[in-house]
Amino acid sequence: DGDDGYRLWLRYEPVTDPVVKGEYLKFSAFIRQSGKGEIMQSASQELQKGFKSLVNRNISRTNSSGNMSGGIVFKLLPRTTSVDDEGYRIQLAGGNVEISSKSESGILYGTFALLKHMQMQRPLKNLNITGSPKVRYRMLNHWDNPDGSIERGYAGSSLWKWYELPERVDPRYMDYARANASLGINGTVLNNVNASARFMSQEYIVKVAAIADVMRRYGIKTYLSVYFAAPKTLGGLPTSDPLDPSVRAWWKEKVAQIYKEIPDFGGFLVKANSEGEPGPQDYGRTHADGANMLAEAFSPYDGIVIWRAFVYKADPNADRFKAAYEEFVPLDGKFDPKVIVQVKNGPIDFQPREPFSPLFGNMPKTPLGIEFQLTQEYLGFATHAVYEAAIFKECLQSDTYVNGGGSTVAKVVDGSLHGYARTLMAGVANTGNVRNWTGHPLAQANWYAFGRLSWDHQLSAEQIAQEWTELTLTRNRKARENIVDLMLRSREIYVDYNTPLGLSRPWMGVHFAPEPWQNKGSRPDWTAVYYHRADSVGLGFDRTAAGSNALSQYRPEVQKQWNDPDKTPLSYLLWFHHIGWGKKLSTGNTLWDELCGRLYSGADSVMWMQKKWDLAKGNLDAQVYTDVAERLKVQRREAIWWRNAWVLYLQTFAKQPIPKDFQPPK
Ligand code: GCW
Repeated sequence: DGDDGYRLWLRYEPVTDPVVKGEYLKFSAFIRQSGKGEIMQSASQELQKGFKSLVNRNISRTNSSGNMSGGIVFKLLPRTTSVDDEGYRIQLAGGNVEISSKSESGILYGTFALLKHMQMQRPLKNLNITGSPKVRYRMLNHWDNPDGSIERGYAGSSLWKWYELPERVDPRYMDYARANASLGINGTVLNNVNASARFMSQEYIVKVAAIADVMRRYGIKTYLSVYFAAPKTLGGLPTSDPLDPSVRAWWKEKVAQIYKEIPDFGGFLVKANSEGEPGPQDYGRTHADGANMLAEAFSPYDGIVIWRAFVYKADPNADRFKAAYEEFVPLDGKFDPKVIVQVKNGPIDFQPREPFSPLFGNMPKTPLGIEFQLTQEYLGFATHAVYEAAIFKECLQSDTYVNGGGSTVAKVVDGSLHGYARTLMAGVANTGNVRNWTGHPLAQANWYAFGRLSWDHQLSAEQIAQEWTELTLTRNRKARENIVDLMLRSREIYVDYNTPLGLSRPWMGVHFAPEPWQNKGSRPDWTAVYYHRADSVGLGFDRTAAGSNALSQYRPEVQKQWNDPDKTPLSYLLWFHHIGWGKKLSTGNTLWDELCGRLYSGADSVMWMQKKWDLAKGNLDAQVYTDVAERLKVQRREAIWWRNAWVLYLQTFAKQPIPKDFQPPK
């Protein structure tokens, strides 16, 4: 039917099961709102839209409290009820479908849950759906610049049309908000962490306010990234020193100015003293000094300060892996309660596979949020299909052992381990202004998966893939099975042809083309050879006590898993060890043979993905089918390019032939 992907997982395709349809129609007499709040209105509108599209019925709204049945009732619960603020319950009560929550946002989330249920044509009998978020701040981070470009964006230009705002408000902002709210995302940082000071000008604040007006109707707060040196560059002060009273006053006034336009402003996200960005260290101050100064400016308001821990110095003898821990752990307990420190997955930088950051668990007095990257900077941009839920889950499930076994990263992040009051999950957005939002149609699933996991990190990657596929692509069970299969294996396949056995960063420049040979850069850790350390002896970065000793940043139980090359899981082998080319691995292969095996089978597995996709063909929209099929062809070609680059380059060190036939990796 020419689906252009615009509607994402909110397609509301007509219900085809006549029994289920009849059941839905029994509750289509009215929608009874509870009050006239903006978010409540959005919930009603969404239900109206859904019913119209799913069962072709117009439902009208009522505020009457009469004893009517056969409709859908929104019920705001008293604040004293024990359910979570944003949680909801959907059940049958008094002949109606009742969605109850303590907050309007909860009603909206419940509404989306009901519509999802209906999209999946599930019966209403015994209806009892509950939901409540495990994390408080669930947000997207946009790396969007004022000129409309997106740093590391592969789906067109920015959604935000700064040159049209504030007068013209693109209707797409609302669809963006709907999509996010349907997942429970409740915050969005509009601009790049490599921030332009321009966003702090009145001219831009009113533009931001116009977007915030749309977001607010969907329970989403708007945030901005800030340029730490703005007091100097924009404010004309002689310094941006966070301990300077005039600088502190400048930020206070700035924050007040923002709240005048955006009364529910979310707060600031800050990248400071990282990759050349200014920060408190320029004045001999600490990250805590900088963050606390901003937190003080927010003290009259609800807003928060999110301070990124993505820092590393250009020291050729250091291990970039260790930098964030070294800078931040000594500051534990020194941050204002309004500050959340946002930690990337993982310790180096959003690689296809990294061990979890050792900051998790080691800052018990500082709320640590996690930052995942949805945009596929290191995952083949918008041409390679990589379902990222596997990456997010792998990190969240990792055990830090800080309070004994079971101290997972998820429990640090959701606050249950250290009792953080403020908890956060952020995803660097993969959206842009192309019609289907994410470029690669399957990349929509990464946005979806991030949102679902930020709400409930216990969902499995498979469950989420199944949901997304059913809502977005097809109702045909067999087709879905094939696609879910493809999605679930896609990350391992990518790792196999791109960074097998724990390799990382084999590219430079734009972070796409293979360049493992790249040995010149403006700093030592901006070369590829810094990371893989190939030489005539072997391959990999020794992070044991004999090497950089980064392993010492983890608890002994974790060290035990990764200390001994013979016991380290193969997926992390070259992350932690320099391994001889001829060493026999647990698979029975030598390192060289195993590497070749993975690179070859990884590249060949793209053909398997193509087959899987083709099996679903008859049950997919033709346009979406072709789009993905063609991108898979590109992926196949590029996977071979990656394989060849690695094999030929590493062969100059290993000096061994490519094995005749490969053992499939175990
Ligand atoms: O991975 C790197 C990216 C930069 C990005 C940086 C960061 C926004 O290559 O483009 O800058 O991470 O996360 O700050």
